[in-house]
Amino acid sequence: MRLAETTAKKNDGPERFVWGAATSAFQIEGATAADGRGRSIWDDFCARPGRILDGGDGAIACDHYRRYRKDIRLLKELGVTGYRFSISWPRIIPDGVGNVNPAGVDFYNRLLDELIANGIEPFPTLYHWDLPTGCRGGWLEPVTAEAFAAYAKVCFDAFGDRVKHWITLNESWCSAVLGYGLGVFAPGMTDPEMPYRAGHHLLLAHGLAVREFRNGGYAGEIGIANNCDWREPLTDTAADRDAAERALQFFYGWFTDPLFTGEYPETMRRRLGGRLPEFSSSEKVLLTGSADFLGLNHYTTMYASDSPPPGGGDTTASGNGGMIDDQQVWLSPPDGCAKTDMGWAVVPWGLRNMLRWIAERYGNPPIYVTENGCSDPITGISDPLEDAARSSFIRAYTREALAAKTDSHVDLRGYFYWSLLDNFEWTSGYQRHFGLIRCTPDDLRRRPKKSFDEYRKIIEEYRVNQKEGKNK
Ligand code: PNW
Repeated sequence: MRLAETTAKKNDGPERFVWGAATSAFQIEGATAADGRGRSIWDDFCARPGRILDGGDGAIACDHYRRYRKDIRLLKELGVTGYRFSISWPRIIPDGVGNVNPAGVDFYNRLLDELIANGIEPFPTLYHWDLPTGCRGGWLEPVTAEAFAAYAKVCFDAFGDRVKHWITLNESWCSAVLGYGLGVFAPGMTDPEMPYRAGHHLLLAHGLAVREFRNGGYAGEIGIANNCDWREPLTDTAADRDAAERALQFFYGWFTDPLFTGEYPETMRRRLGGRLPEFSSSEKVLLTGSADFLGLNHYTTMYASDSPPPGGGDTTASGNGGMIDDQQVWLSPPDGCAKTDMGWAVVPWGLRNMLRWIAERYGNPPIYVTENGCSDPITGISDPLEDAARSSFIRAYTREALAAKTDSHVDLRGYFYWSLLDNFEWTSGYQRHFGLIRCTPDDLRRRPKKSFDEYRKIIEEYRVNQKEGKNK
């Protein structure tokens, strides 16, 4: 079903495809107690015994807060033209609401200046999960949405002269489902109703921030980074095709449909009834048309079925967030493909299908792949710098992304590899490595891996083809 006609201007004029890399504040900055930063729910979560695989936390991470110049030199060497990072709300407003911390603002001023001096366009995300502890009740409370909009305005005022692409929220699905449903992410709640309530306030937070942005007359565009894995029907039956579609609506549609129509996907409303909050008529107006572009964070693909496959299927976080009762979709991993140590199957064609689904459903809006990447293979590697599997992953996934653009006319504007550096991988601590560059809290040296070179080559080849008119 098509929900919207094209709303945005086409990417006419000389083509600019953004090649980038992505990170987030809590995962790389460290310096959690420096210069007046407040506490976040992830500082609290890490302090709870048994929550993080290796007992790690964000205290040192990659020490990017002090080494950001070096990291920008590496971005430059990589040849990217865009860098997606996140701004730490507790650095800017330590208590979540109220006083602004000038030292926090200064850090991002220095970061932005350095990026721009190196010809790299900043793509800041305003919220990548590090909610200030001071926002009591977290995303269960509507006031948190208002606090977010006030924080967003501080950022627009401080950085809007240099930022032309803003991203409001990162992966609200993860915040809602993993944070409030499964409890594996901060704030660690486990409740079948809470994800929908938290998700509702996250959407309102997005809407209120976008209203601040548009009313403030700042230049540039604003969008959101929603995550979704592809769901392929297990068989060609109508029931399995419906199941796959339903799963996509519960995943990407949950946080994207409201930005186009002011409503949740119809299948969610039908299945959840009163458990899914309603938007008031003014909230519908607030949300409708509130994304200038869509971000997609994409990692893997699973088969979807209307009935349990032999063996039971997957109901875990990497699947449908354990919300099997709500969706009645059973997931199973594709056979015979490589898997990473996150347990995620490597299925490059899933990215192309995913992009086509988004383009079709939302009327071909501008899309950025705001995250795509892999941790090391499940079989392990002997030398952390010899990451051949990551090189093939990037080759294959970028090929599919570009095919979606050239063959299927998806309005794809850019691709950001996750992640620039090995970093604090949330519940997995420092035990999962997505980086193009090796870095650990014990050895803060930056050591580019083989995949760093491979990605550099991919970008360079694209540029050469572009000059020769070979990219369609
Ligand atoms: C994303 N899942 O997280 C985040 O945006 C990054 O901060 C993170 O490092 C990266 O992907 C790799 O994990 C996810 O369980 C975490 O489905 C969990 C899931 C998906 C994305």
